[in-house]
Amino acid sequence: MSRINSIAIASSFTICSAVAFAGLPNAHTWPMEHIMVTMNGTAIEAHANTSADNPILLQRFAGESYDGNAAALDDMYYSDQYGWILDGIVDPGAGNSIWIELVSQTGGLETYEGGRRMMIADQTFDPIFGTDSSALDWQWSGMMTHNWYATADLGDYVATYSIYVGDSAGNVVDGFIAGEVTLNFRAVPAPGSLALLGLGTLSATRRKRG
Ligand SMILES: [Cu+2]
Repeated sequence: MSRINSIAIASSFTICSAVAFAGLPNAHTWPMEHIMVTMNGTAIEAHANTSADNPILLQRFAGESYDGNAAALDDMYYSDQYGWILDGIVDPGAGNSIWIELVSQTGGLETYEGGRRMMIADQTFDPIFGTDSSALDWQWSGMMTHNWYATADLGDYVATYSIYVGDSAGNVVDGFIAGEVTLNFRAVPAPGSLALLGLGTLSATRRKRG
């Protein structure tokens, strides 16, 4: 095999793997931000370490397009940084599960079902929490789940959820107290423009030093 041929094969391998990954949205934003759900006696409590001043950033990755249901994220500002996670022993009772219901949110915010960040290919990307007329309540498996949040427009977004014990159909089970949590988002300009901003800061610093 000539040297040129082996180079050609090597580069087509590179192209193939790039194409395979291009079909799925990436967990572009780090670190994971976990929404901790606990049960204190019969009361569900939920907590996120974010606020209106410290929101999760939704970013747009221009030129990327995604396969199947994930195409809903094409040209959108998005993130799967938030993840629902159980903290401690949470026992909803046999046959019951934890349900999460959208109470209110800023117009234009959309949500698609995710999962574990390392297993994006297995996620459904089904619209949830009222997106595309889906149900407002969502049955949580109790496993770490990073849903995808998306919007078409820059700006600040807020979503508030009730976390409750429900039966397999989502009917509230008596004897438990529901918890509530508010999530905060900010759709910001593309990372490219942030990088340029960073370079500007860097050269300004250099200039000062010089
Ligand atoms: Cu996580």
